[in-house]
Amino acid sequence: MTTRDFGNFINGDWADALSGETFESRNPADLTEVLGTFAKSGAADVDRAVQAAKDAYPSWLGTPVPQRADYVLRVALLLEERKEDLSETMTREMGKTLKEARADVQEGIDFAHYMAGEGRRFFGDTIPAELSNKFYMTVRHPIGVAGLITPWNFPIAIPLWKIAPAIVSGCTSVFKPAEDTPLCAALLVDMFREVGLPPGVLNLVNGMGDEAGAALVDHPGVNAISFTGSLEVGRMISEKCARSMKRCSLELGSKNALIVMPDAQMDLAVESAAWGAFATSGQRCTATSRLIVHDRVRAEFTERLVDRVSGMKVGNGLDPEVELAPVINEQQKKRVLEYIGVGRQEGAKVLIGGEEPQGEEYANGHFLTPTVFDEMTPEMRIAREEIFGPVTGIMNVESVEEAIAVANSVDYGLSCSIYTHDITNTFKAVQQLEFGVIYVNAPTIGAEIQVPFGGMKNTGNGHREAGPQSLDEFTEWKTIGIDFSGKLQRAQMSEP
Ligand code: UN1
Repeated sequence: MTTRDFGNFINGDWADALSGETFESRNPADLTEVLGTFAKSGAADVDRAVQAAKDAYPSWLGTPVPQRADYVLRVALLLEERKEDLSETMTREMGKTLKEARADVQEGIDFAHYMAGEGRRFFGDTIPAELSNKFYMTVRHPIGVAGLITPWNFPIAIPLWKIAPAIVSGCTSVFKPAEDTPLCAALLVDMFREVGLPPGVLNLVNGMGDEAGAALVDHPGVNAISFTGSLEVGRMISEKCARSMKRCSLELGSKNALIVMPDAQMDLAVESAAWGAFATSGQRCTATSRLIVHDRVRAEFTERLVDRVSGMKVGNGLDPEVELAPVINEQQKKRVLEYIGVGRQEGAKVLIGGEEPQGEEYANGHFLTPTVFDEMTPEMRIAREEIFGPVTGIMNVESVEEAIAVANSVDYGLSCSIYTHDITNTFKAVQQLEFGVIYVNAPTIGAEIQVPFGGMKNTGNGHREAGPQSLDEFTEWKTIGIDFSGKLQRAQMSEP
């Protein structure tokens, strides 16, 4: 595979960082492979990109919505054509298995199609007035210049969750992708260039979070920030945005749970737990990091899960047999190993995994074995804090009420599953679980793009991505009242 070099994409052109500095992207399964070098941007580059976005805004605002959406449709079609190549690049750059990389690209394609359709709707309401000969309507108005900051775990899907609605809404944007996946980001942005998106509507600035990302959040010319990442960074962004009164939508961490009731279909529960905990090596904000299992089936569930996990092949995601691909980088690997140590100290028992795999084939990558803890209890740090790696833990409960209380006992609330066929328990859980996405007899991962996605508590700040709600991140509502009575009508005072 050839090494690619990309600068920033500003006002329709690729350009090096003003400092001339660069950084590399390497394959987490084989660190000797360099995928490319990328502009390491600072505040001056961000300033240029924001200026380009500001300059492009007035004419983009005046562009008909179906026309804006058409660029998104054309990128969807290009992505379909290039799906296989792009998926392979993603596996090399981010590590996830090729099957999962294809699904990531597919999620991007699906959402781009969905948003392209939204360009022919973009509905507002008409609302009756109290006064005679008066008419009300609401229209969406773009919020202006948006800063889009994305993580590395879904290098195509999550950027599109932000870029596509920003474009359709009439925002112009500056996109700062994660420093671990700059190649996927550059290839995606280049497709928007190829389909002729007007210069300045979408700008890309690569670089580190504390330089390029921070400069974007701080820039007075940016009206809204959409961020997906950790709680720690999200809190910082939220504080900064509060001071400058920027719109800020956050999609942060979680501590998702899968509840197994005694009447669960056991093979399904076991397979879903393994998939939810270890797909993408646990690096999804929807990953199943807690298994809340009813005492009556705990022994059976545990035995079957350990058996299933012990058969998982760890390795390079390009190998079709591999189920557990590497984690993203050295720092993340260390963090996961530290958490495993914390869990042991807290008294949880490692049933399987808990270490780095041994062998020549693992020497050049960030590999970990899949880890299952037993005897995890709600007050443990490993049961409360997001690990973002291939680690899950079993917790014992004796009733549906206790299961719901344990599930709700964390500060996060993105996704939660319950495995049961009991209608009463199902509805109790659906009513009482404090999670933004709830699944019954389906895993905690695998959101579909046409439904709103986001979480309660520290997972976010009330916004939702995907689904029709995704337009809310990038638009303001304008209420328009038209009085054609020809006289002054005083609201709440005029005679009917
Ligand atoms: C994320 O991990 O940040 O629900 C998003 C899922 C995905 C979305 C995850 N489609 O598994």
